[in-house]
Amino acid sequence: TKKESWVLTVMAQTPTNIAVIKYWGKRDESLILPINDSISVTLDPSHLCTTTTVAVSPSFTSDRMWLNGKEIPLSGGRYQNCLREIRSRASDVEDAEKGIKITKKDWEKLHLHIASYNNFPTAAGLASSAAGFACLVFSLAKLMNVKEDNGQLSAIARQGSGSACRSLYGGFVKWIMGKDDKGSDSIAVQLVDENHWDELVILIAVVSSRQKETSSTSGMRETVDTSPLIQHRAAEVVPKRILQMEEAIKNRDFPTFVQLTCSDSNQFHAVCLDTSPPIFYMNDTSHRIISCVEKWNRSEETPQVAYTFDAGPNAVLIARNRKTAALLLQRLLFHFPPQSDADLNSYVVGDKSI
Ligand code: 2P0
Repeated sequence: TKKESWVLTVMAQTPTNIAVIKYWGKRDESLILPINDSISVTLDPSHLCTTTTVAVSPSFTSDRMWLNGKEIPLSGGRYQNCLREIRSRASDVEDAEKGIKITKKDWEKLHLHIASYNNFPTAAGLASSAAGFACLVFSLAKLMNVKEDNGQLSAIARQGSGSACRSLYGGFVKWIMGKDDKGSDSIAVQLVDENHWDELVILIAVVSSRQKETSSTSGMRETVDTSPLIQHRAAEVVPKRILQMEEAIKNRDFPTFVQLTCSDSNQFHAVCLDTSPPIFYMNDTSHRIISCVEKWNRSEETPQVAYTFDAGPNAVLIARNRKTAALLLQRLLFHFPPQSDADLNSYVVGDKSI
């Protein structure tokens, strides 16, 4: 029938975020509640982002999702949790032009089609799940006229993937671990917006675009279960670093920012090594990039570049300004020529970092 032929769609784009104080370890696996606060920087939307289109139509017979053009099962608990939380908050939607009226009750029966694209390698430690779940929750919230603010949406995105909650905001973002058992206070807050420290330039050196061997989810579970160092990190080290990092960001204090960012990346990889059996995310090329940056920073009056590595070998390099970023790229191209047999194969430069 004519009434059943309509389709209503919403498209959204969400950048990924890179943690400068890392999230690693959960206290609740199903609600995704972390053992420490974390702080990240959200990239410019023109680089490393997810584009998601969500559609609803009475002609759809089940919820379905395609990732990079390939259908994926929505049976996983994380997708179901996000869909359930968003559906329960849906409001009436009216599109007079198309003659569509969807009531709160209709949303319980209507099915969704979701198409999502990443413009960067999935699961290569470039935080694809962060952008993906943030974009999914945000676009569904728009489609279903959900009235919640970004903080409340961040608590839903968190149930898809922990780091996703930080991609609901631009600029520098803090994920507050929260105290509540139900997770209502485990949300993201914006520390400063994307204009606050816009001299920074972020460059990502893709050391390998292969899928990582240990997923973050199982890696952090093994760390919490077996590493004697992780408790010290979560209870003693991170709380102090969070306060210092917030100050450094507020004051645009680059030397302190570099010191905290590099130390925290190194401690994250140290707890991975302290896991039994040990988890190796970085490779020789990653280690050579660290040495190269450390040497450069020490040869100058003040540090020029921060490095940070996530659950993979790719380097995220944060330069103090555009001039330094150009010098950094020059050094990288000299030491790691992409055509040589070194396994560093490309660079992604964030023009305006955040
Ligand atoms: C982070 N990472 O803070 C840390 C640093 C990787 C290293 O968040 O199980 O994909 O979905 O909550 O968010 C990667 O872990 O893990 C991550 P789940 P997630 O960005």
